[in-house]
Formats: sequence, C-alpha cells, structure tokens
Amino acid sequence: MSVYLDAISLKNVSRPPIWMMRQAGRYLPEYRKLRKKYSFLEMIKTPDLATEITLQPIKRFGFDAAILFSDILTVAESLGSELEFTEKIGPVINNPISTLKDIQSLNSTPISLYSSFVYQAINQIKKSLPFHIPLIGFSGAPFTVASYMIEGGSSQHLKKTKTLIGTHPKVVHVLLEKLTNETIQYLVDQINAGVDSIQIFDTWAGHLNFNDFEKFALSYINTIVTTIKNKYPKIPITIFSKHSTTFSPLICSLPINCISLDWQTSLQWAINNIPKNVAIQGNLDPATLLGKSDTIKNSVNQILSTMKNRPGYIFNLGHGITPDVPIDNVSMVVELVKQFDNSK
Ligand code: 1CP
Repeated sequence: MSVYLDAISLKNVSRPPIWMMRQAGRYLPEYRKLRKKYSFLEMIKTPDLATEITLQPIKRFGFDAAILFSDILTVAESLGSELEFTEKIGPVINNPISTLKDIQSLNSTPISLYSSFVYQAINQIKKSLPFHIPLIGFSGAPFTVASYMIEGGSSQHLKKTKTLIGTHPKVVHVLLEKLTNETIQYLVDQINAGVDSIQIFDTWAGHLNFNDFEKFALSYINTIVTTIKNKYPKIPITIFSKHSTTFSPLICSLPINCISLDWQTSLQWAINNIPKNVAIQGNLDPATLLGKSDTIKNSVNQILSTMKNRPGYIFNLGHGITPDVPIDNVSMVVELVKQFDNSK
C-alpha cells in the first residue's frame, strides 16, 4: 500500500508521506543535463522524456509520490493559445485574450486529441513506477490558466485580468467556462490513463478579492471537482492556491480530499480551522531549503511535531521548489520525514 494514498484517505500512518511540488525540474542536475538537449515543450511532449523526468526525483530521493512532468499551460495551448517558454521570462502567450472575438477565433483542438502525449506518458510512468508509489495527475484551475491567457504570460499583479473582470466580466466568464469544460475532460482522460490522484493548482487566485474569488475561481473549481467526484469517487483530489489562507475554509467546503497550504499559513491555525475530513498538505517555505542545515532541521521538525496527531497529513513545500536549491538539503528533508515516528 501507499503511505501517500493512506494519508490522503485519513488512515493511520506510521510517518507522514513526503513529496515536493515541482520535484521534477531545474534543481536536479539530471534534469538540467536533458534540458540542454531539448526545449521544455519538447520534453513534456515526448512521452519517453516526460517518463524519465517524472521518475528522476523518485530514483534520487525516494519520494512517496510521483507527479506527472507536464505544465498547467498545455490546456491553454489546446484551446489555441500560441505558447512558448522563453529562457529567463518563462511562459509567453503570443495571442492574448481581451475580447469575445479573441476567444471565438482561437484555433482549438479537443483536449483528448491534443493531449495524447500526456496519456501515453502516464501509461509508461505507471508501468515503471514501483507499486507503492502513486502517480499524481494535475491541471491548473480555470482562473489561473485564464490569467496567463489574458496577460500573455506571467504577471505580478494580474492587472489585465482584473481590469477585464471590471470592464467585461462576461468575456472572462466565457473563457472560464471553456477552460472548465476542457479541464474536466483533461482530468477524466488522465484518470482513465492511470493516475492515482489529482491536484488542481489555482496558484494566482489569491490575488482576487473575496467576492471575485467566489465568482471567478471557486465556482469553476466546484464544477470540476463535483463532476470528477461523481464519476470517480475514489480518486483523491487536492487543491493548491498560493496566498489563500483566507479562502481555505471556502476551498474546504468543496468535495475535495486535501488542501495544499502555502508557507504563510500557520499549521496550528490549520489544525483548528480545516475540517477534519480534509487532509492537509504542506507547507515548508521553499526558501528554507536555501538556509543552513540546522535551520532546515528545526523548521522540518517543528512541522512534524505540530502535525503529529492530525490524521491526514502529507509533508510538502508551501510552493514549488526553486532551481537554486542544493540537492543535499532535499535529501536531508526526505530523511528527516522518513525517520519520523508518529507513535513516539
Ligand atoms: O525551463 C524549464 O526547464 C521549465 C521550467 C518548468 C518546469 C520544470 C516549467 C515552466 N514548468 C515545469 C513543470 C511543472 N509545472 C510541473 C511538473 C511537475 C512537478 O515536478 O511538480 C507542474 C505541476 C507545473 C505546474 C505549473 N506551471 C504551475 C502551478 C504550480 C506552481 O508552481 O504555482 C504554474 C503557475 C505553471 C506555469 C509555469 N510553467 C513554467 C514556469 C516557469 C511557470 C511559472 C511562471 C510564473 O511564475 O508565472
């Protein structure tokens, strides 16, 4: 059995499971070596490479779960966004959305057709993973993916997105509805291809005010998770949204199994406020991994002792691991978590 699947189902475990968001990526020398030969999009669209990269952190560190190597923006590409990843800048979308006409003129491909490389990778990864290591599939939440499609790439304040919400909310809703339908199909396809669990990333929804969070983020995630839960009641669903402590009670009112908390959330607050039927994942500050080993050990031990008696706890970071993290610090954290004994 899998310690990750047990913990997410609120079963008793002798120690918490551990994996790290963005565990497949640029902090790994074996990833950087491949990355010299291939572009990022080539890597995610070639099932053999996506398989190899998904397995890299499992082989090196022995994490308790694998996460599919892909990106949330492939759904935008299937909808017709002209996507590229440029060195230093990151994702760039060359045909940003600001009107209904922009949405109507997108040259989209049905996600099930477009994403065949993803499903083939899932198939291969499942065959290569040890039986006790589950595979996490994922998507972006509609709001976060829409924000990239509107901004034309990364953005610090989501000014264009928020302006469009304020001037032409209908355009935003039409885009969110399209993304919601695509995302449901995408997750259904991933489950049918073999993923054991699903995580939905609403990284940027924490920028929204409370009312807009409900209207433009939560309601669409609700449609997705309700549909998936009805079809596949046994597949666990996790939601992550950065800087969303305030919204976490709303997120936990959805039919989900786990909330992934960012590093700003007090875990004691989470124990008192997150419903007992929702597992908690998180939330070591990724920047802690850049510090001295004593500081790292103290932070990890503090998290472990706080969460010791909380059924349903998964050790993770409060956001993705950054490319500058020394790999020895990752090994140390994995060892600390694996040696921890919930019964002592
Ligand atoms: O140049 C490179 O080698 C590419 C770097 C890279 C990697 C390794 C990008 C570009 N995406 C990824 C992989 C990735 N992205 C995974 C793989 C599985 C894993 O190991 O976790 C996942 C789950 C994502 C999800 C993702 N992509 C999110 C949501 C989670 C989060 O970190 O907030 C977001 C917002 C993206 C967009 C994206 N893709 C890549 C970058 C650099 C970014 C973020 C840019 C920004 O800050 O706006």
